[in-house]
Amino acid sequence: MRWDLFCCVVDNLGDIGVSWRLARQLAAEHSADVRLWVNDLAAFRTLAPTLDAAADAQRLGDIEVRAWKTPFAPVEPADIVVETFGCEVPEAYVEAMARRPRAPVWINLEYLSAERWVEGCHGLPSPHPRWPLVKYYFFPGFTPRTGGVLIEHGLARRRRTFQQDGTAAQFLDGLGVRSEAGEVLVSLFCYAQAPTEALLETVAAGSQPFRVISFEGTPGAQALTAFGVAGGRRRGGLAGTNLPFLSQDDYDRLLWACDWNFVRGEDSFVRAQLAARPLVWQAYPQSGDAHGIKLQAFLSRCCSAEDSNQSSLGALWQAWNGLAPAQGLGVAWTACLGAHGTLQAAAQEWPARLEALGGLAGNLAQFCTERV
Ligand code: TRH
Repeated sequence: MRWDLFCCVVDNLGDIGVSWRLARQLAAEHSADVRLWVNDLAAFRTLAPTLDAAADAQRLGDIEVRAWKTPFAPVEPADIVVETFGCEVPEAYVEAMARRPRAPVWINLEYLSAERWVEGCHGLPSPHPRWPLVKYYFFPGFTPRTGGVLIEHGLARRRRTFQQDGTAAQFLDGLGVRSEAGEVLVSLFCYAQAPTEALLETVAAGSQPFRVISFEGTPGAQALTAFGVAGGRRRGGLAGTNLPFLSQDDYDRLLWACDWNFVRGEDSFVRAQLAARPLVWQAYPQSGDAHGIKLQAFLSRCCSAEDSNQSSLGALWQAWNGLAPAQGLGVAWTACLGAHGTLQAAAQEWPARLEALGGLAGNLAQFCTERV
């Protein structure tokens, strides 16, 4: 089956991160012939360094990558058309879809949210006002009445092997992370609004040795530099390491290797869940504290109300997301460190709950092939 995936990079890397991951999974696991249209190949290059940002068309592994340009040159639409995150395929392409003897299956892949309303909207059709076309809304999510999240076949097995057989130490060594014995490893990927200084102050003041690892070009790396701990320098209990931005597969391995992962947005948030390690999520900041609603919705799905994990993690996540004063961050972090055992046990169980939903790529492929 031929698929056209459209990705418009608005800001950051979540749009292309999800689209690239989905494209690869559809091709590798569902025999899909995928053409990925991207408006910003320079941003895509951050995730795929071998990409030629100047080429209109190129192959990247199993995927045909096309520059999405305006005006849009005429092409024959695929059997299945996916626009990611409401990016709206070009009008000329919509007209070409309508001219096909059999209309393509047309999907809008939505943002991930644990909110209740998602179940009611997942899979809903929306007829086009002018053309005999129907667009379906496909929602990722955390319940069986949603599309689930992106999980590669065999991921849990690969992750468990990595975490159990000593590969993690070799991997870190290969990246140049010279970790000292007994250090607690923390990865840090965040937005500029995160109260990084409050976090680093608390970690540095603690008696336990920590190494915080961040990624060049991101606010976390800037925070480590500003705090004077980049390049392995130590301040109190804290040492820092700034790594180059990793490939998605190496980023996964780093999440698997760390004891705590600070993540953001959508894709890194899911990858940290699949790493089976305690995580701190910074939701994409939205006006009116809409991100606070998303954050609480997820906490309620992963921990029951009576669960002490919900209150300890909740306090930390609130402070990290600017929904509670940053002064409370130190106390909340220390409480979470004290609860590490129960948080780790819960994190260990969570990936199986996600797997039970079926992977998003498979759920989407099934939804589309039933309608093609
Ligand atoms: O970059 P983001 O902030 O993306 C955001 C969110 O998706 C948000 O919901 C959306 O509204 C906005 O984009 C437009 O965070 P996210 O989603 O985690 O995407 C980052 C990608 O970068 C993800 O695929 C993981 C990847 N990554 C690497 O491949 N290597 C790295 O070293 C790091 C740190 C990340």
